[in-house]
Amino acid sequence: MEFHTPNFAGITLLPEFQDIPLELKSTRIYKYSLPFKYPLVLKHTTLHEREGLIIILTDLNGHTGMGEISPLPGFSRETLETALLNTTMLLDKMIGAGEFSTHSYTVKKGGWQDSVAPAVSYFGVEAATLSLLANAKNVSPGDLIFGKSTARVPINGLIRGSLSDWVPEAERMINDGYKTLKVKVGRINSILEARGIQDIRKMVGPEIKLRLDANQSWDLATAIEFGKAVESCDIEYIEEPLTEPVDLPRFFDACGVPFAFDETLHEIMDPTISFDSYTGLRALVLKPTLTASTARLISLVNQATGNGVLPVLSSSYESDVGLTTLAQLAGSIGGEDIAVGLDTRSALTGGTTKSPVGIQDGWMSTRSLTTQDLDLGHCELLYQN
Ligand code: OSB
Ligand code: MG
Repeated sequence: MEFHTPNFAGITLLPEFQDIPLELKSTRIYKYSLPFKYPLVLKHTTLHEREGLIIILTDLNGHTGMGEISPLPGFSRETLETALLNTTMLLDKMIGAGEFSTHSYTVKKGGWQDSVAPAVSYFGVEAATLSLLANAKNVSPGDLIFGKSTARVPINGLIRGSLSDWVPEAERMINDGYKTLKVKVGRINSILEARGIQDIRKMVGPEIKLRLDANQSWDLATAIEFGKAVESCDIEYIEEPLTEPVDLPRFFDACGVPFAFDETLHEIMDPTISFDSYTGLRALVLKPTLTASTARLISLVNQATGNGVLPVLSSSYESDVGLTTLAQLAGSIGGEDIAVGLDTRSALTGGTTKSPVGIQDGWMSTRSLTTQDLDLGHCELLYQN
């Protein structure tokens, strides 16, 4: 059968899951708009509210699956409008396809390779499909691909306030049980920021892991100056210190602080790219909801793991449905061993489930959602089939 979507090319589900028959009965798309507690200042824009789509699939046996599609302005190639259009086209095709087995879409052609900019829609539709299959088999979505998953994942506490709040925020997070913290730098004078990082290290002691994120703010000289100033702070890695990522190995040579790719990965569309020349590369920050396609996520994870680089899943201010998908995949990728960047829900004033996907003692649960958990009363139903 010729079946072009959803785009599972490159993903091989474990053999025992390859022949689950799937026939969709209905699909629905809701739109949510949730205000931020404080305006979210991003590099190219300031956001006051988060918007996104929630999709719900129901099959002939009554099993349901959920996914979220929330392009982030300034980071995603798609807008909400184009994402909606793509998604309705995907869902129409799925409904029209009749019965298909998971195997028929793991072997078909037409993967990320065919699209220069894989749509944010693919990931949401794939997540919903995986969630439906997982619910039908009573396993976690990550089990279908990786054959294992943990019940919880450790989270890096996100410190994004101004410099004077860093130490008190770090202290609160340590008291809350976080073992890894991530601090946003590159906003004001880098020497002052380096002192702030030294103060955080002094306060948290040697056991806590510290990650930094400069969002490509610095030229090489500024980054090296900063790196040398935090050399003794035992930084696990700094995300994207440089405006020009090609100079990253020179940054590492000069100051010995390991770095991670985030924005750079959004530019590289070929997941087979070699990272060999990037000495000092410690982690890939993976934002599947933005860079899209489960196949691409998996090949980047394999690529990272094969090279001793940490695959660190990260969120982009999605609502609870999207966060659940990310926590579940993280439970199958790094499990309890790799802290992931999912501390974004607290920036929103509300969510899409009755109780928020929370963080307890620095951990997030990977449990599945059912339609009973959803709270879409404030959402707009945009489409049903
Ligand atoms: O720069 O890492 C970023 C969220 C949206 C857009 C960009 C970024 C982020 C985060 C997510 O920082 C949280 C995290 O990675 O811990
Ligand atoms: Mg980053």
